[in-house]
Amino acid sequence: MEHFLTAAALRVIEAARGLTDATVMAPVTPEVFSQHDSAARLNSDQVVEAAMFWALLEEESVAHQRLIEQGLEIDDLRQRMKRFLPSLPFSVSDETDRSSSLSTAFDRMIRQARHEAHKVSRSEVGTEHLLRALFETNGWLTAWLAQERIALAKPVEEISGPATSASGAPLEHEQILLPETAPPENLTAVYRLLDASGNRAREGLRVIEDAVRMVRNDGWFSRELKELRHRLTTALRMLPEEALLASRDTPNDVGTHITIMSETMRGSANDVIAAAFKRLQESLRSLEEYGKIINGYFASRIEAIRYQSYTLEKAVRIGQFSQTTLEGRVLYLLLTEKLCHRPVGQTLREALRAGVGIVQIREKSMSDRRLLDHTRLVLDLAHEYDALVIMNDRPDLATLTQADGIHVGQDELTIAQVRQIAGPRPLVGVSTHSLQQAEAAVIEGASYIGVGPTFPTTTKEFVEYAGLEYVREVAREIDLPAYAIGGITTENAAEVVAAGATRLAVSSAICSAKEPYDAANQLLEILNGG
Ligand code: TZP
Repeated sequence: MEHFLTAAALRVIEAARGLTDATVMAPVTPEVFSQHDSAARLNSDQVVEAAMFWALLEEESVAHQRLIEQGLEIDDLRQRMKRFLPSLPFSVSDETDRSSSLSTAFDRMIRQARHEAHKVSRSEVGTEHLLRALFETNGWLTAWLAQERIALAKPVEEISGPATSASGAPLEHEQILLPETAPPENLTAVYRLLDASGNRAREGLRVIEDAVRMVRNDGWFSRELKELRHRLTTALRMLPEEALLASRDTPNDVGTHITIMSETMRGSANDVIAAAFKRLQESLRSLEEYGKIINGYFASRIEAIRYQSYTLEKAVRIGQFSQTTLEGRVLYLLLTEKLCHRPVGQTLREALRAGVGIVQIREKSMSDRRLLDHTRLVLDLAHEYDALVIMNDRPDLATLTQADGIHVGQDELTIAQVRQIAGPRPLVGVSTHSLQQAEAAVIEGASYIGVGPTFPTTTKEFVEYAGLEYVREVAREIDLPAYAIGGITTENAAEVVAAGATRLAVSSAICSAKEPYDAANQLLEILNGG
């Protein structure tokens, strides 16, 4: 019997896959395992069962009716699952290839649901069959219900029984979707196209990954890209490999001889990355559109990968632009009038003369009118020395004065909000205090990050210090321009550089110095290995 999926069942499967995709992404460290000790013992099948049960609770469907007929309360189950779910992303114990073991577990689960539908002579797989399958597979649901002391009111077989409500009235069936299997027409051309697009997408990703890893030395980004490649490979496994290979006909591909001039030359590794992203997205689009002929679910997974590729492209390319804009601007001054030993204008000129490449205007107590005038003066002077000017936390004033950028902290406006006010032109820098915050800033499109506080400082209040270890982590993992900040002086700067910092941001070390020129000069010498 040919089986179809109902729309509700498909939504449940997709939501459950979404949850386990997050599972695949979550790093599994020994600490995480010990924090989630009991959950850590789940295998992939059980993780899929838990994800599927959660998704069934979220979807208004026949499965809900069946749970209610069993004397269970949906809201109560949801509350209990909410308590359980946070540990799920860390649960998969099959560490070697989590995404493929989860994918296999999903296949097994859907096969079981199909079997449950078949047993009650139904040609469509509905949510009730998914629910019934949960009681047949590895037993996670049975164990969880027992642990929660929840008992079923009726025999479990009734879950997938005929669709009538408790009152005996027929229940509405879930809307049935098109067959999930391919129609029996000749699909050679489609498979040929999917095979080529799949290869192109994988190759494109590999090109980007290589450049990010070996040219930019960005450990974290390389892992993100690898993860994306993994997701792509897992999705491509949904296509029948034999059919793909049988349809391949490279010698007769008319396209292999067509090359346009721009494809034969690239100016730099950055151009290669840019072109590879475009090729990746085009291939993903082809996979998605032609994949719809074969399997709608495959197409939706490819669509999700395509969207993720846009986010990564944005972050990788912003990183490239920032590297260019901020090249050589390794010393960053946070200028605060009150901290200045000498008049603020003189302090600034000295610092610029020594080679400060970026100036942040950080004035917490100036009136807006004064701040506006002050900013214009700083801009004029800084631009004379080809330095950039960043406004602390004020996209409105940065827009009014056409400053070069805006800097925000973790509790201030987000990058997206700053962009809504200030548009795409200015740089946007973000203060970060942990690797997680740094990664989030990169993905959100930061132009650079502040990394600190490195040492105790009186310039700003902090409860905790990220310290030199955080500087080391960023040097290892992040390629976006990163400025170590917080309590850095001419005395301790060498330690920060030794920890891997290639850029420094200081306030009092220059502002409060008797000789701002000398202080800036010494810091630059330390940065340049002197
Ligand atoms: N953000 C992190 S540390 C810091 C800010 C604004 C203060 C930097 O000032 P100083 O005087 O260089 O420690």
